[in-house]
Amino acid sequence: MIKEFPSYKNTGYKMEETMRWFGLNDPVSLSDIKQAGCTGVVTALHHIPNGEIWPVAEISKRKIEIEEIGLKWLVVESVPVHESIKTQSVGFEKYIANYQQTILNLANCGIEIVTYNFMPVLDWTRTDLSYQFYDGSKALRFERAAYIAFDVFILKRPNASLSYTEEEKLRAKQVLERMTEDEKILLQKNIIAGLPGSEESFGLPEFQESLNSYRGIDEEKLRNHLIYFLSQIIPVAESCSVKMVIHPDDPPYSIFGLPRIIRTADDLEKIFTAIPSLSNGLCFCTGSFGVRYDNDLPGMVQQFKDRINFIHLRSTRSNELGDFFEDNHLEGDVDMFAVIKELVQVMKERGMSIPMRPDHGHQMLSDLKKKTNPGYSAIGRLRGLAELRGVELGILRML
Ligand code: DNO
Repeated sequence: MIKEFPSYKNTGYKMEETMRWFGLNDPVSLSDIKQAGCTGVVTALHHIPNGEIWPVAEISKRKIEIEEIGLKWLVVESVPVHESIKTQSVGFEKYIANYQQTILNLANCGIEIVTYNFMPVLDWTRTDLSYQFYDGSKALRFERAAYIAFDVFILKRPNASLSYTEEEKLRAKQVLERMTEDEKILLQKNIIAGLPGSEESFGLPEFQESLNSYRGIDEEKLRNHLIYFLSQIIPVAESCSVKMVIHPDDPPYSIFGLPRIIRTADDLEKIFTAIPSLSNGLCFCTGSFGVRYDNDLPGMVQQFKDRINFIHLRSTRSNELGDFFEDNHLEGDVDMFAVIKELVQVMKERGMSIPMRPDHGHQMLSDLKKKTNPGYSAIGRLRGLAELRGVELGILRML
């Protein structure tokens, strides 16, 4: 049931508000999420190892926990794609069969939107998890020089230096020289020890080993592997009315010499042309796509209007060096008003609500004193959600 406020009743469809929840160990409880005004939850069975089938019993158990408090499990984020599927190495057919079964099991339990990504080795990547924001809150940041310092001087990836300009390497060296040993360790941890929701975590040697497994896999090859994967799972998803939604690469360009293939509208067009079924959908993440100035976000909403079945709203601010930090939801480089206006129009045309979550948020107020999941503290997301809700309501009233 969509919550109805008298102020926009009959004016149109409103995004269904959700928050990501990491399960019973999440410092943000289901009750907190409900008090933030959400009707739904986005979660995953994080305890199940990558590649294994999610059993119906486990899915139902999680669903009941959520429903008992009066919320709905609207979206899975994510069913991780096993690395063997991305590299098409030993056992990948079995992992695809497992994935198909997981989709069927989720559908059996009434869960119809499944998020995944196809980023090699690492999921989302940041160098700094407590970037001091001017107002006293803390934000997540990607500093290109720090990332290069890690790649070239700490990891010492073979040939890494070929990936960067002399100027970039010099800046990276300067950044490294200013760092204490503890700061170097922290940088490494931030980049490869696994951010919330990334199901992989590495030490240096394992990380290099995983990078090695992509030798010989360029963008085209990785795209072919994705299209093969989709050719196997989309018919299954379609048969049980599940929408698969791919999450863009974050950041939306190659890192560590790895191919990345979900960065732009052109990238999306390629996979939707290859597998046209509408079960082959998109998680529209403004924070990821918004890092590239060449992505026209409202235009992309219009272009992929039939495929957007889950929305992440967040804004970043980038500079000419390629650094970016996560800004307040209505500030930064994303024209959030224009994006939401377009989304409202799409929901009206499709005659349905689309689930949305305020993506990330600053660590702020009393959350600064708590142990929180980077990006996923309660108050920063609550602030983001409240602001986004206000924009949407304003737009709906003007229809
Ligand atoms: C980060 C998230 C990602 C996302 C996955 C989807 O905050 O947006 O970890 O969940 O890439 O598979």
